[in-house]
Amino acid sequence: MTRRDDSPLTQTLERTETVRPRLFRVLLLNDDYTPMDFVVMVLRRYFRQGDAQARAIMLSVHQKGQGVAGVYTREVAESKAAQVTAHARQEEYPLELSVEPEA
Ligand code: TYC
Repeated sequence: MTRRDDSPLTQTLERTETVRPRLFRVLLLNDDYTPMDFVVMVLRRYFRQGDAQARAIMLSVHQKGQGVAGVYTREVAESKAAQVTAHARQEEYPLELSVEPEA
């Protein structure tokens, strides 16, 4: 709290609040046709995962059906999902992603 007004009769107090934005998970969904190497490239290039982590996430999605590529604010999450979908379609892969609110 910061005192802003020196008047003896009124005093305005200023309070700075930080509101944390809601976060969203970008999920990768498994399919039978998108090559594993393409999914690993996506995790590295778009979601900034290291090579070992990218491979682990890809394998987990392959085995379990879906998995978290990354967690972002809504706009960033939706933008990444759209960019990856566009890239996959250019290559004619059916890769699907979804964006869901965290917890
Ligand atoms: N199941 C794919 C294959 O066997 C690999 C794959 C992994 C596809 C993860 C999509 O999100 C995915 N080539």
